[in-house]
Amino acid sequence: MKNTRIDLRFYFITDDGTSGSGPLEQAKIAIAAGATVVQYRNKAFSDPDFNEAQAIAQMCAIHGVRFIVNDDMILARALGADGVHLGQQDADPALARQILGPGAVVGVSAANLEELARTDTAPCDYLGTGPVFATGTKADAGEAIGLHGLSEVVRRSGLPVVAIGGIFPESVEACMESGADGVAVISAITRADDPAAAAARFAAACGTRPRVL
Ligand code: TZP
Ligand code: MG
Repeated sequence: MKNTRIDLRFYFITDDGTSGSGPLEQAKIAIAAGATVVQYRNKAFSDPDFNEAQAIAQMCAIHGVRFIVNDDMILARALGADGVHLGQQDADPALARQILGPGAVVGVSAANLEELARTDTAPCDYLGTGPVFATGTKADAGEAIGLHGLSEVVRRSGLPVVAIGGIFPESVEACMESGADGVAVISAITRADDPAAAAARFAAACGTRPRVL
């Protein structure tokens, strides 16, 4: 099975919570700052906003940013997304691979070593793990695994790993030193007083370059 290599360094995830701006505006800020991946995550509505997701998909395509849809491989396919990100309760990664094809990016979450042991990583291109640090963004995220937990998951997974949960620009270097290929971030950007400035700090820490939109 082919594993698609993608640049995971600065992986931005849209916030469906109560931050000031909506997913499209958030994605613009992240792309302009230098995000390498944008994940459309919208758990606030049972029926995700197709037009909003499509606008983000188009912006990503124009700027060479990978566009990933959370949970929903049918939406991913309908949008022509680069891929899908699946949690433990979502579809089987092998099914997503079958539906989306060999060139698609299939990502999976494993919060810790126990979940990793239960995960079929063979069809996947990368693994998201955490929360690495405490987070208020995902109520059922479970206990933080810390940098040691992150390095253990990296060692055992055999896949590129994205660290997630409570990550700020100041924690990027330690995550990378623990073996992560990138960091995934929501609230440190979307809930910042100045989201564009926060996104620029992430880009600097991740070593990515800003874009003109
Ligand atoms: N999965 C594990 S922690 C988390 C998800 C989706 C939330 C990450 O959000 P934040 O705001 O960057 O801590
Ligand atoms: Mg999910």
